[in-house]
Amino acid sequence: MTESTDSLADTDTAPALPDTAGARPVAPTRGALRPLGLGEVRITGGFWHRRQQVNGGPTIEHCRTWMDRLGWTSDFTDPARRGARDGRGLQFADSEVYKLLEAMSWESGRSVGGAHRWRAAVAELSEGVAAVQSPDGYVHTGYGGPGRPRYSDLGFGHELYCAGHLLQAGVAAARTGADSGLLETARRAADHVCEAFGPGGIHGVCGHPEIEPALVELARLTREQRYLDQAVRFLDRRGHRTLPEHAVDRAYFQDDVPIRGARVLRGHAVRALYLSCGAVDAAVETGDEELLEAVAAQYDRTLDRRTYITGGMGSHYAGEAFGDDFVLPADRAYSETCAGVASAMLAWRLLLATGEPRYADALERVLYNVVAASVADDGRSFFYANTLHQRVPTEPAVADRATRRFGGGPRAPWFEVSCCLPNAARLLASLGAYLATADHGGLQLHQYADAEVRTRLGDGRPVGVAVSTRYPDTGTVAVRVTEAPGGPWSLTLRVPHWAEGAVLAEPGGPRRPVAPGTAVVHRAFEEGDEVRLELPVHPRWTFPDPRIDAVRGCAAAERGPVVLCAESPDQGGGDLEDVRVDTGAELKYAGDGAEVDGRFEPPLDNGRPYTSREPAREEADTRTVRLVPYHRWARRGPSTMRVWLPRLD
Ligand code: FUB
Ligand code: ZN
Repeated sequence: MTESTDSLADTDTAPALPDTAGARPVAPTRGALRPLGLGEVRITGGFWHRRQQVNGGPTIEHCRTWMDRLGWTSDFTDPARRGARDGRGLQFADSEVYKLLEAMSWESGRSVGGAHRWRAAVAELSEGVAAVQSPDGYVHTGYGGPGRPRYSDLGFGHELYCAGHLLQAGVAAARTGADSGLLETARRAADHVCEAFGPGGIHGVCGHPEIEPALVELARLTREQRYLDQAVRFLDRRGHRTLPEHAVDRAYFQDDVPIRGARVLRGHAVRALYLSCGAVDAAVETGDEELLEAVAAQYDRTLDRRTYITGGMGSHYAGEAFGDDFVLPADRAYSETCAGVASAMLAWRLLLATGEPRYADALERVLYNVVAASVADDGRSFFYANTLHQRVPTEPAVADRATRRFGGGPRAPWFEVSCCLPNAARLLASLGAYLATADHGGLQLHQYADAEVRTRLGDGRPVGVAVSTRYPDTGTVAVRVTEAPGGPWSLTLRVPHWAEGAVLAEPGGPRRPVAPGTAVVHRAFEEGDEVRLELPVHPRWTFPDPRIDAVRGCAAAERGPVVLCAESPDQGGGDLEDVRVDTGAELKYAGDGAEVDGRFEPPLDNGRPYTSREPAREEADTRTVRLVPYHRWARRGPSTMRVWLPRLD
């Protein structure tokens, strides 16, 4: 990863941003924890800062360039194209422009460089969207003409899905001060949706959920009850065979079972996760504990049975869908980047609602092992699917063209379906808002990065801390108090589930062991006080549930929150299809990865896949197997890779 790639590096902590204290993607009016905004949390260095730098310049620019090239933006901005209603992308291309607008907005709230760079683009694109909007509020560049009448294909048309992304972009623009009319356009679009799908309107839902969380967030921003009511209406309608009959089964759309009756997430992964986000948002705002508990239980079960070790979700290419419980083949992992982003969104919502640190664990896992893996070092190519086992070498880097294939590496600059790229961009630009929360009596740190945090507690007292760490390469997190209001308050630090043996040192106090969960320091802090958390990030083995047949007999190595993998360039010519590791031997540190004793043992009777005897193996010397962070794989040219490593008997 390059340290910095453009002038944003020098400007993103300069003190000239508008007040972005409230700039966050999710702003519940109630819940266990209050999320902080981009003006309250600034990531100042380290792993995520580097990725934010690349995201804020090259990635956003790359997405913009491609959308211009394909005509997706000029379907809005070109006066000659407006009203054509024959949009040049697929039916959800408008949503990519909206996600780009959202990413640009968050970036302009995150950094001064971002504000300089993207405000004008937000204004230009916003004007284009407003120009395409019909007088009654409807917006879509592809539907609404004679060939494709409005709402003529609720299953696959994505009109409400696109509208949802418009609403989220409008909210981001408003909360970051980047708004130049986008919120107004979004409100008019939402008014239209309430009119068209409200009481007496179309009794339908969108085949792709997204409008639901978007309406709730717009309601939070504008305090308009009818947007929340409409979100609840969509949620209640789903699961009653509301959508028309299609070749896919109803679980694909989550239209098989009412939300609160389901046990687990199923069907198309991104759809299921966005729907769950909307359900949590609505449950929180309406005080519907039953709904909140139902979605939390579904997500918990999904994490336990339908999630890759990376936090990735979706094991079927067909339907981009969840498999049944424990169907988690490494070499066929779909694990779409969008599903990773959506899981991060859901984990964050559940963390805010419940205060349960296990959701911060889930968020961390998917950030380091799906989102970070997806984006290339230069921010200009991406994984759509995130396999856990690449058997044949990835091809050389693909040319600057849109690809149709989703899996099998290498990262590609663009896809015919390019949902994942601006999705990762909007998450990375707003990542500061996923680090910390406050409640009445204290501040909670959920993710660790070099950061400055300043906010007010529920009782109005200002507090501030500076976090300094080389996490996840090392496990020491130092939190220095920069603003202490007087009187006691609590500083809560998450202790990840894997961190058995973690130690906490309070200012001037003894070191004490802390168990996974949270560690709380409650005292009258003074400025300069430091709390140190030491997390054991030495490499460790992880073993799969035996019901995951695809990886039975294997182990994976992890280091802190980072999943490791074996990649071919590090194995001295050893073929990863033949690798076997000794999980009884010491797993040793090696840079940000690990090394372990193992062997590369090709079976002697190659060529016969099924025999009546266990295949004999060549005698082979013990060899060192080298492991690197999974998120770093496929950055050194063509390679093979595997996360799950067969164990020596
Ligand atoms: O349908 C819109 C997006 O495209 C979905 O969320 C992705 O899974 C991809 O199919
Ligand atoms: Zn995607």
